[in-house]
Amino acid sequence: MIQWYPGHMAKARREIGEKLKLVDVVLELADARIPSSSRNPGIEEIQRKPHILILTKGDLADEERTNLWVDYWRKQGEEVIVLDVLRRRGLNRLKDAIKKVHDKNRQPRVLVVGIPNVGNSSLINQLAQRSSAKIGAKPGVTRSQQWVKGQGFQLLDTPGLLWPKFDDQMVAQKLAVVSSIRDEILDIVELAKWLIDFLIIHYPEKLIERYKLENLDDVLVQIAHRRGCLRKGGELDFEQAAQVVLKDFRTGSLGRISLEVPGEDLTDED
Ligand SMILES: Nc1nc2c(ncn2[C@@H]2O[C@H](COP(=O)(O)OP(=O)(O)OP(=O)(O)O)[C@@H](O)[C@H]2O)c(=O)[nH]1
Ligand SMILES: [Mg+2]
Repeated sequence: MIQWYPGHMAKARREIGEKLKLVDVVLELADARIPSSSRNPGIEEIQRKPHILILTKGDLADEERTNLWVDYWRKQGEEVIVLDVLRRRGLNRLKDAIKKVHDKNRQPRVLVVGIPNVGNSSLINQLAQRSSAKIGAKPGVTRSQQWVKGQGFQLLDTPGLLWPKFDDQMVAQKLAVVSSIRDEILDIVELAKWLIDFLIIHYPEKLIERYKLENLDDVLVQIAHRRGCLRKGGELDFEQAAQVVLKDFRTGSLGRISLEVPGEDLTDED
């Protein structure tokens, strides 16, 4: 069972509640590869403020599926923007959207919330055009909240937030795959096998191409062989092979992949 709710998240959740009244606009960040599972339940109070939903890592997600999500939420009246934070794609549209919901004289105070590793701090740095917030390719980098000023905005960075209990372990699994849960508390081999099973059904050609697979049997074994993942005695090192697959997925080396489509459970087919 996957569970991760360290103390700094509980504290951050309380503090967000306290800061909300100071804030003009809330940017809620979700991961474009798992748009539904990465939206944080339990912070519904943020919906009461002018609110923009942002799908980050659009560059890593399946574009067709991302468009379905955007349509789906726009039909429900949500303001949605897709970003590639690293390449600054979508940023000007976001700036305009913030200015539109906030037309007063002073600088808008913008609260940024989202799951760990979704790009909260990266987006803050891009909006402020300076590297004030610490970023890193693992969850739990930001530990406490911090105001960042710059370029016409006052931005509140907050620690990536999860919730006290994953009722649906499939949600936890997806959060783990996109690296929003610490790898150290996970069974990496199990996780990689789960991802491979998903890819076999939904993106077999990407899997075959990346690892030059002969067939779709014992994929992790084939990857271990191909990549020379061996222990000292010469036996296959599945841990190492699992790291290869997860890294390739997370960095986009496996191609653009999305694990969710609106109104359909893609992980329920096998
Ligand atoms: N490919 C891609 N990577 C991104 C994007 N946005 C952020 N990243 C990367 O995602 C990683 C996490 O970014 P952070 O900004 O530290 O994430 P965070 O949400 O602040 O995470 P915590 O502080 O740990 O909760 C970094 O390696 C970023 O470079 C994006 O749009 N596309
Ligand atoms: Mg951060």
